[in-house]
Amino acid sequence: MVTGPRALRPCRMDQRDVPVVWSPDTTLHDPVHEVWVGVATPATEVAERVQMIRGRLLAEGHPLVEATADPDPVLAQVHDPDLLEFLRTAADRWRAGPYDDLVGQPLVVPYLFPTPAMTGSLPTHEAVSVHAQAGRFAYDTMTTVGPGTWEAARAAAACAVEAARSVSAGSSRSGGGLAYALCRPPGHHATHGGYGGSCYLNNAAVAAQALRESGIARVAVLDLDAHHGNGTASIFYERGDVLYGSVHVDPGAGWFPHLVGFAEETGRGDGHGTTRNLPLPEASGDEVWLAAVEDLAGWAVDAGCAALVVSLGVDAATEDPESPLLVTEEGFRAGGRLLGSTGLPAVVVQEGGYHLPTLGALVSAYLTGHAETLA
Ligand code: SP5
Ligand code: ZN
Repeated sequence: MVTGPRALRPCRMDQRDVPVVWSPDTTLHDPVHEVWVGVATPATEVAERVQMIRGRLLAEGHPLVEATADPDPVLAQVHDPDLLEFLRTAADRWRAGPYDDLVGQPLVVPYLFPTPAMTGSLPTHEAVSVHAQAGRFAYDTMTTVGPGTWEAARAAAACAVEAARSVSAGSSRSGGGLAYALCRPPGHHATHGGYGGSCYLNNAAVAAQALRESGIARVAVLDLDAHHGNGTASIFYERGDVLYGSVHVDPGAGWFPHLVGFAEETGRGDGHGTTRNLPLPEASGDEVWLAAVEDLAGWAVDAGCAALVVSLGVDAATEDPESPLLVTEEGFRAGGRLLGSTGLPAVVVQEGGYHLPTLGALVSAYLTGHAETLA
């Protein structure tokens, strides 16, 4: 409720009003390697990302809130129960199997992929061994499941739920309209029934679903990560109540997720017109990227959305090893201003961003910009 003294002040948030929802359990997943083009390369999505972001935001005066929400009911709305059961049990089943003798490492890596390339049109059975089962749920070899992966992914989803509840409960008081969820591992590549792209559970979809269940009629997920969020996009492709808009490096130029993320994908059925993809060429830089962010902001407002989920990957940054978009720290601050100026309550969910020395500054720049303009 707007009280007398507040009404006399200009409505301008400070970044120190933006809660950072986090959980120590998100660091329990810490793969050393990811299998890429058949070889073990150093992992990019590492637990240290949490320390880099948390340290910076703490130093800048953000209040830290430890997530205590139970994410399971919302996870059951977003994901296939078989995927949840696989992720919950796979690392233990792998450890109990004969694989230590064979490969001597604790990370579940798929061994075969049960697509029609293997089975044609034959009727198929469910695989019984975990190494044969993994390929039903994993769609790449980079995204390994080890001890702690389930606990960390579930904790990240809890951060998303907690941040969504704080935004929907408090959007009429100072700081209530914006919360940041330090989700890790990230989520936007996780689909209803599968995991990949360093993602296991879709934190942004969980936040959007939680906002919907709090009574907000229409929500937009705006995805600023350098990669198209194929998971979030596919979860909401046929829904009219959650929009998905994304700016990302053009998959048609050879970038992950390769097969989807093209401008022609605009939604289907009830979701007709509720998906918007803005693929950008390599080396786009601030001006082109910000024009796309502004487009997405206007699109969400025009569609009558009453809240935003921002999938904040900062891997579009110049220094990032995983994308060629060349967005600067000032670009992220300006991107935050554009989404803040929608005036909509927003849950900002962490996605990618892999250059450890600049990660904290990039996230901070975005949040500062967003808080500045949020009326
Ligand atoms: C959440 C997110 O940003 N996921 C990124 C998924 C895209 N990863 C593609 C990886 C391509 C090759 N990376 C080489 C890493 C060498 N360790
Ligand atoms: Zn990314």
